[in-house]
Parts: sequence; C-alpha cells; structure tokens
Amino acid sequence: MTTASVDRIEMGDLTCWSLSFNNSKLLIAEQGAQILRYENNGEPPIIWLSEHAEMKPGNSQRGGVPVCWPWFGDLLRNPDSVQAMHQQPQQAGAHGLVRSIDWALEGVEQREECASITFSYNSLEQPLAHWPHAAELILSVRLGERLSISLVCRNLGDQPLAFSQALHSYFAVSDINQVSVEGLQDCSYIETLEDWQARTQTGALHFSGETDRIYLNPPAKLQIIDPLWQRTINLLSTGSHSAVVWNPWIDKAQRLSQFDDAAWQQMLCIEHANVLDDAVTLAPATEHELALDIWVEHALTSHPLV
Ligand code: TA6
Repeated sequence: MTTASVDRIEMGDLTCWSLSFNNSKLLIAEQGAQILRYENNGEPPIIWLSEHAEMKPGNSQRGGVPVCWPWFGDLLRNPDSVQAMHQQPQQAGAHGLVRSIDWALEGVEQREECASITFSYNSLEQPLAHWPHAAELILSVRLGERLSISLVCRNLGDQPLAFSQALHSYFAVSDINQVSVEGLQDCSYIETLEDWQARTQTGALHFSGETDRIYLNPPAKLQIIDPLWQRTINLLSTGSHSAVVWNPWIDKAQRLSQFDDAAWQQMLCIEHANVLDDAVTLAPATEHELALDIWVEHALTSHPLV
C-alpha cells in the first residue's frame, strides 16, 4: 500500500505545491515551475535549497532546479542561431526568461505508483520581452521510487526555433571536498574559467576550487559519490548532450545572491543541458524533450545503472 499526495501551499509570497510519495517529499513553486526541494524522510536533502532563498516573486530561488530557457548562461556565449532569436541580445540576462515568471498548472495526480504535477508556459499567452516567438514548454514532475523530470519544448510557430536550455539542478552534498562525480572520465569539456579552453576529463571529477565546466556529449548516466553521507545520487538523462558542473567555491560564493558564504561546501550543480553546439533547432510543429531521473542508493561503488 503506497501513499501519494499533492497539496497546494503558500511559501512566503510564492504559490507552491508539496508532493509526497511513501517517504519521499518534493516542493515545487509555480514560479518558474521550479523544483525547490527533494528529500527522503529523515535523510539529508537530495536537491539543495539555499537557507537564504527569498520565496518572493520576480527572482528565481537559489537552489532547486531552475529551468533555463530559451538560452543557458550568457546569451552572447550562445550560438548565433540562439542569439538571433532575441531582439536585444546585448541586454539579455543570464539563463533565459522563464525561471522567474509564473507557469500555468496543467494538472496533478495521486496514483498507486507516484504523485505527479505538470506545469506549462506558452509564449503566445505570456509574451517574453524581446523574444517574439511562438513556443510552449511542458514541465512534468513524477515523484515515485525515483524523481522523474521532463521538459518538453514545442515550436508553435511557422519558423525554426533555436534555443539552448538546462535543468540547473543544485544537489546537496556532505562536503564538496570529499565528493566525486563518476561518468565524466574521458569526456571533452570547456573550461569556462580559463578562457573557455577545450580540455579532456581524466578519471573521476573531484573538487578543489571554483568549478564551472561544460562537458560535451557526456554519457546518459552520471553519479555523485558522497562517502560521508554513505550515498550515491544517480542521474540518468535523455535528450541532453551537454552537462554543466558548477561549484562557486569561496570567492564567488560571496558574490552570489541568496547564498550563505559557507554554502559552497554543501552543494554541487550538475546541470543537464543542450548548450553550445548542442543547442536545439526545432522545425515548426515539432517538439524536443529533455528528461532526467534522479534517485539515491545507499552505496558508494559506481556501477552500471539500469
Ligand atoms: O551554471 C553555472 C552558472 O552559469 C555559473 O556560472 C553561475 O553564474 C550559476 O550558473 C548561477 O547563475 P545565477 O544566474 O542563477 O546566479
């Protein structure tokens, strides 16, 4: 016998939804369709949320899973096709335009095998400043034995739609100095902190300073190995051919909004994305899905995921 529930709650000035399934809980905000927290009862959180998250309209919350679309990062670092979709690319902010606006609730479900919720965003109904194109996003979250996230983008227009995107996931870790990421060995990556030079990953990824890398064509399965918390966070994606790995470390942590100076030690972003040469160009009336499954095992050995 399982228990699944979906309840609407107000968090500060934000309308949020609380999902539970057996001993798993998830919190998601209507603003940005942003997952804010994901945890199994009695255990450290899986998805990290800053203790300084402001819970008010107009800004993405620091943490959770912000949806970056219709571009990731600095628009001027995007392919020309993505930049050309914007009327004033020089003025554009980071990470697109949909993470700080309200999305529409499409539905909730409580079933034997999961609790689920779906949000949509339609640019014909909520036009985006300086980005005059017809597109729809569907963000679906399924909380069952795993957390399944799906971001579908549909081109509603009669011209090709070019975008980059990311599920900008913040994961909670015991101590960034002691965790590692498995699965990136031998992957090419862009070292954004050293003039965007192309590099190759050797072995597992460990952390000893600010890290902000774009891994190209990573495998579908990545793992965060956390010895102190005796757990592995498994990440299995489809429709994503780039992964951004980010930790701000000491100095950048002090410049970040909604972020405690010491918080860099307990978080790690692994962002499943389509960026740079992996940016998407959708023909009219077609769609693209970026999907991610997240689950925890209380084991440390990296092994093939099923
Ligand atoms: O994904 C990594 C990154 O681009 C970092 O460079 C840092 O800027 C981070 O995103 C957070 O960006 P935000 O706009 O949410 O503060």
